Amino acid sequence: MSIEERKRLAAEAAAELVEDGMRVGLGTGSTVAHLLPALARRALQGVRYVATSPETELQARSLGLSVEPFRTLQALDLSVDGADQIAADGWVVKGGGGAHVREKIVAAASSRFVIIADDSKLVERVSPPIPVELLSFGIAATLARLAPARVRSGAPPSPDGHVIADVLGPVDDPAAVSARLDATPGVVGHGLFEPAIISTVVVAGPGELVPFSPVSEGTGPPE
Ligand code: A5P
Repeated sequence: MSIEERKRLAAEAAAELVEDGMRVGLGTGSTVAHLLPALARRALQGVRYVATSPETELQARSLGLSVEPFRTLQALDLSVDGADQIAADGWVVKGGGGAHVREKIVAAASSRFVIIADDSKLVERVSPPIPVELLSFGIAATLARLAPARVRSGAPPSPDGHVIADVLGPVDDPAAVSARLDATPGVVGHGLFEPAIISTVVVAGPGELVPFSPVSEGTGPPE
């Protein structure tokens, strides 16, 4: 089974979690690209979708899914998104597509946040690069505080007009790195997702879903 088929397997399993009338967040990336047709095929009634990127919004709309701006909805029932790294301790790295800030806002607003991935994303521990989104004002000073860090070559600005960069230093203690990034002026957000924000991880190996139980499983935000 190819990597692409594994992504589709995980995405189709997650699509089954959506029920009529739910408010659902849609992530970004090549795994989510398999989720959207699976959702469209289910022909669910009254589902309200929000998208974490213009690319996802465009694909979802083209498939007939009802996407609305994420302005007035205060909470979502379920969100589904991909990942770049899924560590054994439950920490996840996202942002390979530069959408990590919107993705984290959507995840935090969701009663249930589901990660979908093929098994190539499983790692023992998270490692650099850690994607960040930075204000362009003072960017040289911000990068100096984050060093070693660099602006991502060829990456367009985020949909909110910020710079996509990567932090390259060690990530021995993800909680400490996450706290440091959160506390750095000029950092809009970063791609380290703590275990507590993640409800379920759906991983597909060759031909089947692989059970994944992080050492410290997240419970997700309060309902
Ligand atoms: C988008 O910025 C990312 O967070 C993606 O969700 C992540 O990179 C996974 O993407 P793929 O599904 O394409 O591997």
